[in-house]
Amino acid sequence: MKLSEVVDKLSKFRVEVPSWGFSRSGTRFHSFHIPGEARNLEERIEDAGTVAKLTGGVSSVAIHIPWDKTDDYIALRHLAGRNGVTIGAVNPNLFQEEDYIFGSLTNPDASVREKAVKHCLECIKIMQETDSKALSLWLPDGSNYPGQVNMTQAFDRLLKSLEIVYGEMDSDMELLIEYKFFEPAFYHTVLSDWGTALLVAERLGERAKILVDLGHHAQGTNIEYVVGIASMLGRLGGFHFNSRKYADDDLTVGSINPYELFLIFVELNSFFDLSGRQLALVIDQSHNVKSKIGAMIQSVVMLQKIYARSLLVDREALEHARSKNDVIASEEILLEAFETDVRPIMKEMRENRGLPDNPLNHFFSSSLEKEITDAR
Ligand code: PSV
Ligand code: MN
Repeated sequence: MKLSEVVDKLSKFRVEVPSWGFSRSGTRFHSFHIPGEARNLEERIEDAGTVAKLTGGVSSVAIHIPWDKTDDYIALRHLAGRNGVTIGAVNPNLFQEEDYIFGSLTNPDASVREKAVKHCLECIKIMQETDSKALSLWLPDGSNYPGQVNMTQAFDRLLKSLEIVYGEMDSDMELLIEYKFFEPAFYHTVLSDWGTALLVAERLGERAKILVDLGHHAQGTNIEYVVGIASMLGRLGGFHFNSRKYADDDLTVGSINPYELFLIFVELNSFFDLSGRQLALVIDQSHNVKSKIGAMIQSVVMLQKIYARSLLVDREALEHARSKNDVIASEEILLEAFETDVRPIMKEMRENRGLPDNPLNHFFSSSLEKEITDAR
């Protein structure tokens, strides 16, 4: 691809930031206060707007209900608009109610299942009011001890609950089904992997797709292969970008294994034009000990850089080398792109659009960070 095309695609590339990445958060041991963290919904949306303005790489902000509950979702939509973003995926929360101790959409108790379904329907209503097109579902349901639940019946109950939810969605809405192999359940998880998520998606219909959270796989899983197959089947709906060393660590995107992230983007480019917003590219991170806005800027910039590098892969040469079983040449073609210094490309993209040359430095060295921190 010509460099001017890479710059053009990079200029149009956008990701979604999570409202919950700007607020106080932590581990199950403690949540530390970070100076400048958002204290309410309005500040979370403002922070998303700040990251959008500085990086030029943010389209929208994902919300989590009830964390982002408000009386007036039309006003929320307008608030987002004033901050240069839209409301993206709406995430139901099925993990924080006492009633859900033994599951939500799969609970053996029909009244609890009904409550969970009702919450999802409430989220669909919020989507209509905020003009969101994605219901992003992560299900904590599972069991902690062998024998605790009939696992296959729990899966069946999930299908039945989700059939109701899916049936209520508008024809331009997608259901994104996220999977995770453990936590909070430690023996079995109903939606434990991309296979179970895909089975559910296929059962529900065309607008049900899987969502890949990079922190939700067993160590060593070849995520780029999962991404490739799901894309090929037309069932990849989106991502939760983050990074991990051990498990679901919620670390800054690309901080541990940027090459893996690059390989994922290489697969994606075979199926999608990511400059055309064909997927829900959402960051899902909660930063425990970092400036929230700073960490989000780092994440967006990392995604921009990795996307630019992935566009530099000489795909024709790669296919040719593959057809000859030239293993070394194939690998070298990928490395050539991965090792390219894309800073000049980033600089040009920013210059063309009047963006700060270095968004992170700009945030910390201008009065912006101090103003936000002082006000809060
Ligand atoms: C679960 O670990 C998860 O990845 C889901 O996406 C949740 O909605 C989110 O984290 C909550 O932080
Ligand atoms: Mn997630």
